[in-house]
This record gives sequence, C-alpha cells and structure tokens, in this order.
Amino acid sequence: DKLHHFLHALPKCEHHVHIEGTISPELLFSLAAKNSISLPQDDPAFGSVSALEARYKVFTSLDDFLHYYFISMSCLITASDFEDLTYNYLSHAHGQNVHHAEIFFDPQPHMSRGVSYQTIIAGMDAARMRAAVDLPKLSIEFIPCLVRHLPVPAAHDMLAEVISSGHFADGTLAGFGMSSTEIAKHPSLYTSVYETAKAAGITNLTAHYGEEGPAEYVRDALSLLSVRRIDHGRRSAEDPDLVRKLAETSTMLTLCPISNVVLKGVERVQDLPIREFLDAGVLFSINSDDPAYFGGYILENYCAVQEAFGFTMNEWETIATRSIRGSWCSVERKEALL
Ligand code: ES4
Ligand code: ZN
Repeated sequence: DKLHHFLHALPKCEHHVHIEGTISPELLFSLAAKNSISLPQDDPAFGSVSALEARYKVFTSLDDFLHYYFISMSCLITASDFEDLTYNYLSHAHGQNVHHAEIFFDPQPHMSRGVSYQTIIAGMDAARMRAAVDLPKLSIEFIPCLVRHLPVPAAHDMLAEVISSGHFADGTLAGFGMSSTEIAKHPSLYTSVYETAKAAGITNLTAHYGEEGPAEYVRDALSLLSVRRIDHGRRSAEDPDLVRKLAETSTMLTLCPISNVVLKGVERVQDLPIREFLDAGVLFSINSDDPAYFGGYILENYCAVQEAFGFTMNEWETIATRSIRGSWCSVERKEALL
C-alpha cells in the first residue's frame, strides 16, 4: 500500500545489525562446505537448509538463538568471507534506502578460534570500499562488541588489540558495544573494560540491555558504563523515571521489534512500548538485529511497527529525523542526511 512505499522511500539509518546475524542457512551450508567446517552431527536442525530454517522459527529465548548464531559464525574463515557477507548486507540495506549503517561485529568468538582481528576488519573494510563506489548514497561504520558469555579478561584482550589497530582514531570504528547473553551479566562486571575504552578516547559507547534483562540493568549501564546508547532497551518502559532520564539525556534506544517477537520477549510487536517512547521524547531507531535469523531486514521492521501502531507520516518523519540525530557520524554527514 501507500505507506509501504512511503516507508521504503524514507531515508533510514540502521544502528543495530550484527554482521554475523546476516548469515542465512543457505550461506552457512555453503561456507561450511567451502571451508571444511563440520557442523554438529547430533542436532537434526543441521540436517538441511529447510530443517535449519524451521528451527529458526521456534526460538524460545535469546540464549536459544545465540547457540545457533555462534555455531554459524564459526564458518567464517577468510577476509573474503567477511567481505562477501558485509557487501551482501550493504547492497540489501541500500535497496531498502538505508543511507547510514553502523554494523556490529563480535571479534572475540572469531579471534578465539584463530581468525585474527586484522582478517575480520580487512574483509569488512574491503566491502566498505566497494560500497563507496557502487552504493555511494550509503555511509558505513563498524562497531565491535564484547561478548558477555566469554570471560571479562578476553574482552580486555580484544579491546587492547582493537585500540592498537588505530581504527577508532581513523574513523573505521564508530564506537564500542557489548552483546550476547544478558541475564546475570550486570553492567558492574564490565566497568573496567568501559573505563579502558574511555581512557583511549572512545566516547561512543553502547551496550545491549533491557532486551531480556530488567530496567535496572539499563539504569546501571547508564551510570556505571557511561553509555550514550542502549541496544534494545525495551524494558526501560517498566521504570517511568528511567524513561524520563533517557529523554533528558538524549540516550538513543536501538529497537529491534521483529527480533523481540521471534525471541519471545513479547508476544506481538504491538506489545512493545514504542508509542510510550515516542510520546515521552525518547530517541529511538528501528532496526533489524539478525535479519537472516528473524525473517526481516530494516524495512520489514518499519512495516511491522506501522502495522502495529499505525503512525502518521509526520510521526514517521519524527522517527526518521531522530534516528539521524542519534547516528554516530560527523556533523556534516548528519546535515547531508537531514
Ligand atoms: C543478539 Cl538479539 C541479540 N541480543 C544480544 N546479543 C546478540 N548478538 C547477536 N544478536
Ligand atoms: Zn543485537
């Protein structure tokens, strides 16, 4: 319908997509064959593309999904694997009128199986260079995330290597975040890592919280980690004081509506507090998270929100404008996007 065309044409910013979350079952099997990686024999989900696709439709929780996500990413070996994956995402995003993309990646699970940080970033940066030629409307940045299921010292090692690469200083990396399992991973566990990032001059800090965990984790991430963004943050709505604070401090929530439904955080998109966030003046963006797993890229997420909330074109303009304002790009780039 008309609004679908409007949402397609609307210039969008993506702030929450994990590059490893763009590996489809089909690509997983072809990478595994090419790189001679054996997939688990004891799980019938790895029996065929269609069995894996069917398994992705019955995730029960974040951790149930993450089990498959970390197996899948272990099929990425060479720089060109990372380049192809990144370029495919970028061309898909470009086709949906994404004008600015900030892409998460998880260095640690790659580094721990012998794929170097340099290999990952070389591949992703090659994709960015190709996109600069073929997809010139699109600005692209990368954000490494520490993963919470691995020990804290491993996050320190990763951050030290990433800082020494100079990629924060040269603008390849827009910021630093954290992802993976949330329950029992209170922000206080990560204060030393975020202190190290701050000491290195990294000010664009974010963290996944309030996806499964309580509003208290969001509140404590703001005060203990000095994050300027919260990835997901949907459960912030359970604390009205926190909602006011998010609005006052212009802290952006990077919402991923389809992800929250597929991972059983909420039953339906309309159960998300998006209207409350909009009315309270909380900055948020609408994003895809792990599109190959959850059955929707950014446009499908915009459309799901439209179906659930029936926002007006004016409200959509507000959402799009706020997501530009909350982007981690230069002032010049923001003006060009606006
Ligand atoms: C993730 Cl949906 C989600 N939550 C937390 N960490 C993640 N990593 C990839 N997808
Ligand atoms: Zn995420």
